[in-house]
Amino acid sequence: MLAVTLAALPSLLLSPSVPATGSRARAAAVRMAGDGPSFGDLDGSTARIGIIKARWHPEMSDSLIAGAKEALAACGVKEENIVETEVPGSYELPLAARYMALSGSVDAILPVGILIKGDTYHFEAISDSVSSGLMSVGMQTGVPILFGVLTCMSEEQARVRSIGPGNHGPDWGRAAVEMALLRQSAVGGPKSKFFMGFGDSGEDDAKPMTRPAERIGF
Ligand code: RBF
Repeated sequence: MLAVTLAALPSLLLSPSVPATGSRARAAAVRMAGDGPSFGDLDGSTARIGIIKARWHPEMSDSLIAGAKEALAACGVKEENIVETEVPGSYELPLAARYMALSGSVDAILPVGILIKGDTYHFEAISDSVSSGLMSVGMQTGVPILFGVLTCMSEEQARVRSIGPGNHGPDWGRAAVEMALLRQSAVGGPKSKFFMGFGDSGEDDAKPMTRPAERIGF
């Protein structure tokens, strides 16, 4: 079984470099969406979700966000528990996500952006820094940050992943609810914050990240 999987790897890894166009690209995109994760019953009634939109390619980002919000509603997320803001482009998403995470107002954040490859190295530079920036915000703040950024080789690739049946927004919305609930279970409730140990937490229910006896090294 493993041998078969490994044998298939080279062609899987190589396939993105063969440009898929027209109906072949569309079929591939729809298949990719169909292969996404399954989500169990998600009770999002206490979840607070932030959405940050990058304003480039607005038709597509609006469609992704509409798809995500439909999924949030289907999970029972209350409209008043959805916080929305926007930034000029995807490059600005990580810092905005950090501000939102530090505000303590949300349990998970969905940054949404679309990066389309042009003629220069710009796309690679931005894609890498946005992706590692978002991961770093999640790791540093403890607030789950989803990866709602399409990094596409062409506008057509972006369209099939954002508009119509290949829209990734609904899966991102469900993933945001699941991660919000995971965070709540980790920190002990919808509005709990980790207290990192500097100064005053300002909240009666803030929990220390570690009890003194669990601290390592000092
Ligand atoms: N932002 C996006 O969200 N998607 C893009 O496809 C995109 N393409 C860009 C191409 C060029 C040549 C430049 C200069 C910027 C682009 N941006 C794009 C904007 C970028 O994320 C950022 O907002 C600006 O560079 C300002 O910091």
